[in-house]
Amino acid sequence: RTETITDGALVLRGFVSERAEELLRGIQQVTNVAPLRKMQTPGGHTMSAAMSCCGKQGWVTDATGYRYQASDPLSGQPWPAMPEVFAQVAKDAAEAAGFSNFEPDACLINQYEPGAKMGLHQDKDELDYEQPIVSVSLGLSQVFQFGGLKRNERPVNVPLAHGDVVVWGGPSRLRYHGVLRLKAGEHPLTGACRYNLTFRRAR
Ligand code: MD5
Ligand code: FE
Repeated sequence: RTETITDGALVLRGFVSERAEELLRGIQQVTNVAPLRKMQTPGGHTMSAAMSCCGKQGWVTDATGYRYQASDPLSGQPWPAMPEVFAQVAKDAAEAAGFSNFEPDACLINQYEPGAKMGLHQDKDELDYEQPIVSVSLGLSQVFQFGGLKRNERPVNVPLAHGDVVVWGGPSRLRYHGVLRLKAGEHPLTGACRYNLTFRRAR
């Protein structure tokens, strides 16, 4: 089932339900090498979501700013390669939303535990805003907030459940967005957390 949130933002409900366990094994493989960690914002706060990356480029934040880089700051080593199933799911979802040949070079893994959230922000660290973003939700449901092109526009709340995929492109690419605090719960495949995979073309 496909739901349109607004122009350029499509929710593909349950798009990866069948591949969820394979995706979760991929997360385990990546985070064994590049562990989940809570990063520092340039403003001196600690993010409440734990993050890791795979692919050629990884998104990082520290006291000096937000950026993409090819190596994991914890190890100095290149980020782990994207598992095959990650790249395939990103391409398939983009295709289903009308973006052909999406080849992400960055996958950010966000892990939310109860109480973790992400405040309203824009994704602006990428070079080409014509490229879509694909976001995959696994585990506990979390309320996604979808705002406008200005921070002061009132966001629409969209609950995202296990297996849902969202594709953002065109006029939605630079919208403000975030997620509300994760409520406590248990999911049979992830336990007390939600994972989000965010696929982007950084360079
Ligand atoms: C999440 N992550 O649920 C979200 C999913 C992030 C982030 O926001 O930056 O790690 S990605 C949602 C997204 C990406 C790009 C554009 C828009 C939403 N949008 O226009 O709403 O962990
Ligand atoms: Fe974002």
